Amino acid sequence: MFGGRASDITEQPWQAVINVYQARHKKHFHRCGGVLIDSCWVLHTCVILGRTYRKQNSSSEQIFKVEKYWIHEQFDNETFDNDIVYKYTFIIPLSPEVFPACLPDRGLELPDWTECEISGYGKESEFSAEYSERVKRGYVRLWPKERCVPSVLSGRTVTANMLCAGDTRGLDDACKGDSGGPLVCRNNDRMTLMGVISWGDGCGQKDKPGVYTRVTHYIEWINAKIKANPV
Ligand code: 4AZ
Repeated sequence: MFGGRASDITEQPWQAVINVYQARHKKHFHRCGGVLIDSCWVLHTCVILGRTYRKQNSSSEQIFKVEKYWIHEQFDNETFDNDIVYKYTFIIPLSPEVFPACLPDRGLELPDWTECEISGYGKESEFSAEYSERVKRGYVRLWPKERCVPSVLSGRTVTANMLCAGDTRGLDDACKGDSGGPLVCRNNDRMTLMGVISWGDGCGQKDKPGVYTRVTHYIEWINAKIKANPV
């Protein structure tokens, strides 16, 4: 994450770390973030739960091997439209370090410039070599739809399934390795998953928002996956 502050996993207990094992190197590599949305489901691209430090074991952590996953049927690899992946894991015991974020109602629209939280173990700047060792948290605001257009993102396609959010002070932003992680906003006193970190034009550039998957557009898709795959 560009900007933001070191945080503790109890502050965003829905944050997951997704590693991939490369047999050639006999090692796990950081791939991206993820979000716990129910006691048995992890959302997105690319599972360790309950870890404050990315590479350090913790007594609160839970490690799962992903059993099954579904990439959205209409995922577009060029534009990142429908950038959402559903992963089925096991029943996950909840704790102060491991706790799901709420899914929004399908029609929920929060006011423009609502302040929301992002988190992750991603890079501190676009060209840094390393991911962040400790989970970080930052604050971004929801941009009006009219401003979430290609001209503010170097001409890249923006679809209705995406939302833009950024820090008007130009401080906090998601960066490489944060994708898959949460954008949660307070709604009726619940931390509600409005976005999944997806892409952007660099990190923390002035007046350039980060782009997130618009979770309200996928509630039926998510519910259908849950229903079709009971634990
Ligand atoms: C990435 O590559 C990425 N500044 C995610 C978010 C942003 C940039 C890059 C937004 O995972």
